[in-house]
Order: sequence, then structure tokens, then C-alpha cells
Amino acid sequence: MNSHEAPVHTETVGDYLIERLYELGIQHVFGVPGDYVLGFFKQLSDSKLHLVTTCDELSAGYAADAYARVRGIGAVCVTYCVGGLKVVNAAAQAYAEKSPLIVITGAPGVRERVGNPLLHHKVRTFNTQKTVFEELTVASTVLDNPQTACREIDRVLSQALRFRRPVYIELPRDMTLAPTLLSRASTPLADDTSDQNVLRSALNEAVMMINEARQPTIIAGVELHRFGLSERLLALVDKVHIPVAATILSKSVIGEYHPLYIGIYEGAMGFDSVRDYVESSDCLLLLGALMTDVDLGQYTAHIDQEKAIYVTSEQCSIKYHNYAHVRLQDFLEGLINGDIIPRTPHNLPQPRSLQAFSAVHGRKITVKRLFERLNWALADDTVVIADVGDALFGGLDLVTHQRTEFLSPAYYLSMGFAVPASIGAQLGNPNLRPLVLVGDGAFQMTGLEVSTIARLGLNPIIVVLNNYGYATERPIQDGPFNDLQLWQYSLLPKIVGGGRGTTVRTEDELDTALEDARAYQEGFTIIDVQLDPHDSSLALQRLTQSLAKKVR
Ligand SMILES: Cc1ncc(C[n+]2csc(CCOP(=O)(O)OP(=O)(O)O)c2C)c(N)n1
Ligand SMILES: [Mg+2]
Repeated sequence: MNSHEAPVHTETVGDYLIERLYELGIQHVFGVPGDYVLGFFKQLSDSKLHLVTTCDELSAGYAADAYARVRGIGAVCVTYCVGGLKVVNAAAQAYAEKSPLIVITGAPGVRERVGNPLLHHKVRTFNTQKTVFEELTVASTVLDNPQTACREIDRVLSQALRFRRPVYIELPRDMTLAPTLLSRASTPLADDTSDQNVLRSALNEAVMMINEARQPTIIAGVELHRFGLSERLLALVDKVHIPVAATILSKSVIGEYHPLYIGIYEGAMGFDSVRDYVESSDCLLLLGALMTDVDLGQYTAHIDQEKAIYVTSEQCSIKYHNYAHVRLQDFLEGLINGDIIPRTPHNLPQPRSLQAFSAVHGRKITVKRLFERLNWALADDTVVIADVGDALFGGLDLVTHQRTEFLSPAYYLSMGFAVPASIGAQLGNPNLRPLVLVGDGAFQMTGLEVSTIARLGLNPIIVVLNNYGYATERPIQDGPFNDLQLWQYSLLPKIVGGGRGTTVRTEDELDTALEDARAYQEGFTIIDVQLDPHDSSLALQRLTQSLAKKVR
């Protein structure tokens, strides 16, 4: 090199990826090592990011998904195929529920692939894993060329931000330390903008429709969480005083004690008062809502398109027509700054008042009483993480305190999310203390991650709803296939070497167990709540009663 030339700043492909993750706000990466990714693991562990290894890759995926839900973006890093293909279900969930999960996987080196040898972990072709992930991500890349790697990383990460959905980055092992030969890009990752003319026109129509309406109502959807817009929602609601409902997926998008919050709109699973209010609205403003069958109470909800303004990150429609290139965040900002006439809404559905809970000594605990008591276990720092099953149905009736306080795979509904998710949620925001609600069946899938929880010294309170089987399935079709091996959940701390465990059969035992768990900060607590196998939550009962009425 000529001594007068400025030195060319070289950086490796691995360094560049790490730097970009860090810039996006990622401080923890979850995964399990393997030879194809060991080089990158070494780079990660030498970097400013924390590498968190879990017992299993699927759990690492769930943890990273929860991290993304709490923090805005998350990353999982695993080895080729044997690891990557275990992350498939977590990526599928993140795709379906719009969580920006970055899947990074090691892979055979580019030079090793010459001649198509049968290298270990290969399935059919070297592209098999990528092909699978193409179906579950909004962008994917193989970083097989150091000259284009930086651009590729930026392209893929921008898509994750744009759509808040998973992306796939495959890093062949001989590329990890390859110099990029580019100085590090200092440009922020690209984002889209709205078409200003279209945006203005959409806003004009929306504002007019809202102002002419007798009873405008907002349904605040999960994308407001994902795009970090819950503060802006609050700004809108506080300015124009339009009542707001959440959906199951977006529960806690607005503090559930807010005076204009009317509850969860969930069709037949919800309360009649909320459903009647929403369905009698003559102008429904659906913001960032994915209208899934679960969100709509298995299609028992009725929304009239004629009265709807429906805006998500992917579409903007008012009544029966669409506006192209309108971003959700710009639309929301436009509403806040627009000329919406503030309201004085009345006859709002009455918020449910919390019933004082006084434990009856020796009385067997029921699902209904469990959730009544759990309401009193919620503190300002609680994040409720509900797994699939009655943990979710019952959890819906809890009244959470602030925003971003209720996490659940409420649409894709993959069992086993909650325990690993508590790792991601607490590392994503150390001010939160998870309250994990998990069925015995779901726990048996991924509950061994209490081992990781013990190793990291995290302190979730894990409530196992132990009803001796797959209770949600029993009313549909019962059989011995719904029974589970009975585990002694409270003994797990002994096995994993950390935490505390206890078994609860009565109301007073529950009371004591939750008090003790709250006071014990140094590690996790697992509470085995032994329930009647045929007992179920009020929300599930509301759904079945309402469906039964329809059938008759
Ligand atoms: C990964 C996965 N496998 C199977 C199912 C189907 N399924 C839905 S609910 C359920 C039973 C859940 O059992 P448990 O966790 O004990 O909760 P409970 O229904 O008893 O409240 C099953 C098997 C699923 N949703 N996800
Ligand atoms: Mg069960």
C-alpha cells in the first residue's frame, strides 16, 4: 500500500452482521452451537452482543421471538439444518403473528460445496434449508460472496423492519471471517415512505367519516405493538377521546385501566357488552389489526366493511376501496395531527371491577378462582406470558397494568412458547418479571428450559395449570391420547439446580405460593396448580355457550 493512501477499513462479514444487529437494538442472540456455526459463535461471544445458549433450538427461536415482541427485534443463531430446521416452527409463528425474528444459521463453506459432496447435516441439496425458510420469511439470503454480503445483510434486515416478519441469513462457515473490503456502511437501514398524495386523500376521507359518525370506535391491533406505536395510539385516544378495544393478539396494547379502554373484542369469547358496543359502532377504525379467526372469536364477530377504516402495514382501505402506499405509522400520525373533533363518549362498557379475593382455607382450587387470584398477582413490572390452552383463555380476562404486558402465541397457537419466551422477554427488558401461565401439556414440550432460566439467574414465576392432560381438546374429542404422564413439576428445581418449586391444591395454598414467589427474587418459582381435568376458564365457557346457542 502506498503510505499516502488512507488505510482501507476492512471488516469481516461476521463483524458487519454483528454491528448491524447491535445498531438495531439487539443485545442478546439466542441459539445452540454446531460446527458449521462455531466460528460465528466465537465472533459473537467476543463481541458486545450476549450469546445465550438454550437446551434446544426451538426454544431459542421462541426466546428470540419474545425478545422481538418486547424489544422490537430479535435474533436466533443455530447450526445448519439439524438446528435450523428446529427453528422452523418458531419462525412460522413469528411470521404468522408478525414478529421480526432474524434467523441466522451457519452452513457448509462455499469452498466445501464444490462437487456437491455428502457433507453431514445436508438434507437433499445445499439449498434445502433456505428453500424451507423462504416460505416462512419476508427475505432470505446466503452470504456466499464477501463483495455483496453487506448489501445483502442490509437488504434482508430492512425487510424485517418493513414487515415486522422473520428473515433468513445463511452464513457459510468460510465466509464468517472473510473481509468485506468495504468500509462499514453508516447509513441507517432503509425504510419505506408513504405516497404523500395518497396519504392525504386517505386521511381526508377517514377524518370526514370519523367526524360524521355517531359512535366511532378504535380496534387497536397487534401491529401497533410491533411497530412501537402504542404511545402514538395513546396520543390519539387522549386527543380525540374515541373509545378503544384491543384484540386477543394485541391485548395490553393500551393500559387496561385507561378510561377509554373498553376491553377485548373477541366475538363470542368476549363479553357481550364489548361486542355490542363495537358492533353498533357506525365507524370502526381498525389500526394494525390482523383479523384472524381467533381474534374474532372463531368468526363469531361481525364487522361491517361499509363502516370500517382498516389500516395495517400492508393495506389501507376505507369502506370498499383501497389506498396504495400508505404506511400505518404515517396514517396514525396524520390522524393525531388531523382535524378530528374530540368526543365525549358515554355508555361505555363498564370496566370489570376486580373482585377482592379472599382465600377459603382448604377449598379446592378451580380455574375460575385461580384467575381471580392471579389478577392480584399482577404488578407494574409483570409481563404475563400465556401458553396455548386454558392458560390463554383464562389469561384474557386478566387486567394488565401497562402496555406490552401480555405475550401469547394467540393466533398461530403453538404450544410450548411460554417458558422459553420468558427468557427472551426478561432479557429483552430486565425491568419485567414474567408471570408464565402454562398448561401441563405445553410445559412438557419446552419446560426443561427452566434449566436455562436457572443458569441465567432469571426469576419468572411459572404457574403450571396441571389438569392432567390436553384439556382444551377433551370437549372436542376425548380419548386416552389426551392424557399425560403425571410429572412432579415442583421437583424440577432440584434437577436443574436452581429456583424453587411448590404444589398447590387449595385456595390458601395458592395464596401462599404466589406471595412467596413474589418475595423470592433470586430465581424462578414453579407452582404446580392441581386442577380438575374437566374444569375450564370463563372465557372458554363463554365461547362454548355461545356456540351452543348458535347450534340450537
Ligand atoms: C405444538 C402444538 N401441538 C399441538 C397442538 C394442539 N393443541 C391445542 S391445545 C392442546 C392441549 C393443550 O394442553 P395443555 O398445555 O395441558 O393445556 P390445557 O388445554 O390442558 O389447558 C393441544 C394438544 C398445538 N396447538 N400446538
Ligand atoms: Mg393440560
